[in-house]
Amino acid sequence: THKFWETQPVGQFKDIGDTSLPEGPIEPATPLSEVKQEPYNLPSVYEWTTCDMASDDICSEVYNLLRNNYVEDDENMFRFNYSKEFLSGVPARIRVRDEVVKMAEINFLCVHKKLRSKRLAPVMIKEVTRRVHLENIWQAAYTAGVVLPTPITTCQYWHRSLNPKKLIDVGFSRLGARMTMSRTIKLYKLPEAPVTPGFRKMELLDVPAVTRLLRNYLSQFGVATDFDENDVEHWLLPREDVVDSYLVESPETHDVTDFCSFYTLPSTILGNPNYTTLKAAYSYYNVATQTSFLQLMNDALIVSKQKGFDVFNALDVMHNESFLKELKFGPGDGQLHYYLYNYRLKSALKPSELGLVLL
Ligand code: YNC
Ligand code: MG
Repeated sequence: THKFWETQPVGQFKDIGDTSLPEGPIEPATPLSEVKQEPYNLPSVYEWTTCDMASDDICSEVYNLLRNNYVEDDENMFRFNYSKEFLSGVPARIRVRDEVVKMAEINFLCVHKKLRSKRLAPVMIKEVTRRVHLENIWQAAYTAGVVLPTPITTCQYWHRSLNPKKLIDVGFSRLGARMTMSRTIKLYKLPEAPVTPGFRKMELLDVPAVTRLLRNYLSQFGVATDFDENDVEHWLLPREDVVDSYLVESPETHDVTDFCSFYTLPSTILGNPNYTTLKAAYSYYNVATQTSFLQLMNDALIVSKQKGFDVFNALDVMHNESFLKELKFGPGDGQLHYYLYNYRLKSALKPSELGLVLL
């Protein structure tokens, strides 16, 4: 049972399949004057502080908390090491069917390892909810590796080896049956440079064209990000060691016809004498209209290899399934569940009906 989550406005397990419940907000918005004005109580030795992420010292403290205590894999071999650039938040608009809803994207929930299982997380969640309400936002989107009431969809990560020897050395992957190291290296070898004519890095002047391409592509999914030009500039314009975006500009018409992107999320390798960091690229948003999706994503693999990534990860969201097997991605263990807070869907989605990637 979920003593906390059963009290929250989220789809409940007991209601799955009950088609009499309407799609949409579970609780209505209230006047801001009715939102609790004081923070929730914490156990006596603790106090709330609002982190000014523009301060280098505070940003470093948050960064170090996460570097030492954030998400690990099931076997505790790797821990996410998000860079400081990721540690700020902006409100998002997410479209559910035909409704565009202002939402908070909640990420980086983290309790220090020494303070686990003391029911601090529910207090933190209630407090962040209160603060989001004070911004007049009543819905949220979040992902987690754990099952909570109730996922709107459950996705799987797939991994494409770029540096198979290191991945095997650090225990991220294993040598396949009847495979040698040299055959494995050959299997994952990629061309030196992208092959699509007109494939280049996205620039500021491309924001309008990329926004059009993305909006058109994302309109087909049941739940998707609602990107405008400001969002595209914020989330997708290339930033060193944060996000990489490429597009295809037709050599004839100069139209932008295709787009691919990935973000940088290294993991600390725990307890390995030879390596400290796994360099991982994560597929973000990709749109192919003229280039084949396979060739576009193969070019994304080629540039990520050039940039020194060890592995390229992708979820089975949007149309990603159509390239995963062919481009030699292998399924990972562990699942990623997507959730909405205070918004009910009539029924869950397939991963391929989801047009949303959270960092
Ligand atoms: C989780 N990941 O089920 P019940 S993802 C949400 N997301 O409640 P305690 C979680 N809830 O089941 P601990 C959760 N993990 O009894 C656990 N819970 O109803 C629930 N890990 O609390 C759990 N980061 O304090 C249970 O557990 C209750 O000390 C138990 O703390 C949990 O960022 C955690 O994986 C995750 O740091 C903080 O384990 C801790 O274990 C930890 O006794 C490593 O809590 C790092 C990690 C989670 C990454 C993420 C998304 C979070 C979404 C939160 C919900 C947002 C919606 C609300 C905002 C709405 C705004 C509006 C409008
Ligand atoms: Mg706790």
